[in-house]
Amino acid sequence: MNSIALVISHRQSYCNFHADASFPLHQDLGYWPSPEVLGVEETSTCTFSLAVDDSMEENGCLLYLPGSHIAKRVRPHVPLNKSREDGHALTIHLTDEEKDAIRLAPARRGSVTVHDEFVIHGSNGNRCADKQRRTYVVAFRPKKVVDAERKIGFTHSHNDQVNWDTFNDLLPSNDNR
Ligand SMILES: O=C(O)CCC(=O)C(=O)O
Repeated sequence: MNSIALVISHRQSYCNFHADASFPLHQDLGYWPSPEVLGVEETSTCTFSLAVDDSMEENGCLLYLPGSHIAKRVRPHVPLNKSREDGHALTIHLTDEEKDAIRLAPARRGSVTVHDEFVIHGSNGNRCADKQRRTYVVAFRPKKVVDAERKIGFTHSHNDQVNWDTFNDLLPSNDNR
């Protein structure tokens, strides 16, 4: 049997409370160095989102585009604001047909949703004055992928000194490293 060592790549938690704190639709790989940059065949991320509170449409549950993982292709991501200096968030262009196909992924408190790194997903803001939405997110990746990221100084922290638009400054062939 083939097996790979999966390790936790990073964790995040979100607390969305009656705020227009939407997370624009994206693929996780749009935010991270590509397999080419890392020198690996694929990155194979599996992300678990644990609903700490009931996560429903009204308090901004996850949204996703069914089937968007199948092509295993990262779409072009563009800054939501004028530039990434103005805000870190990225988003992608969807056709009208794709917009119509977006589905909700409500999750009761204690439930987990799982997505891979190609799934187009995001969340809307929380419309409720009395229902916060807390989520605990853990991403698992093969150990060799995490090792390759750490080797080039990428730790999934906003404090990483990388060119977030291309990650090209991390390539061994780049003299600016
Ligand atoms: O849970 C959310 O609001 C969105 C989180 C998300 O899209 C992510 O962590 O990649």
